[in-house]
Amino acid sequence: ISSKRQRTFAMVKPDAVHRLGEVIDVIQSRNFEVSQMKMVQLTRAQAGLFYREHEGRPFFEPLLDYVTSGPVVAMELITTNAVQRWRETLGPTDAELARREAPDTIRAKFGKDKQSNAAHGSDSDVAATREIEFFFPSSKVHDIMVPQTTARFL
Ligand code: DGI
Repeated sequence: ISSKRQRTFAMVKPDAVHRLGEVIDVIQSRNFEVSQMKMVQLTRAQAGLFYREHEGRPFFEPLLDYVTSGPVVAMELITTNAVQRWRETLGPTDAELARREAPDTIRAKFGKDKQSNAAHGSDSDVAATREIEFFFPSSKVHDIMVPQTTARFL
């Protein structure tokens, strides 16, 4: 069992952005550190790329409609076992089920149904890395690669 600090990716979806303050209250009360955050309007192409594992599923196109219906707020969260703890804080995918079985969760409190479920959380460490890089691409590698002699003139 690892108790290492870990990163995860969280996204407040369009239907819950109007309650962003309350969502952040939950995040902070559960001792997650918000290490990066931004509000963005996703294009359909970006949404399709983000959810590409669901391509072909019956809910895929409606999911893209929904997640592009307004801005989303993307966050990198850090705490011990962040991936698992954020999934627990979110509750089940279906917000109606969450209200019955896990009323003290983000989806129970701020979601509507199976699709409009208020927020996203990475389902693994690999997914977290991919999703954080998707929204917060690091330019650090490039910066390091610039030779000192050139860097002086930038
Ligand atoms: O990781 P989750 O967000 O809990 O769930 P997921 O990765 O299986 O699915 C991604 C999103 O797709 C989910 O947040 C809402 C939507 N979705 C998943 N399963 C269904 C669904 N939407 C509808 N309408 N019906 C589904 O069965």
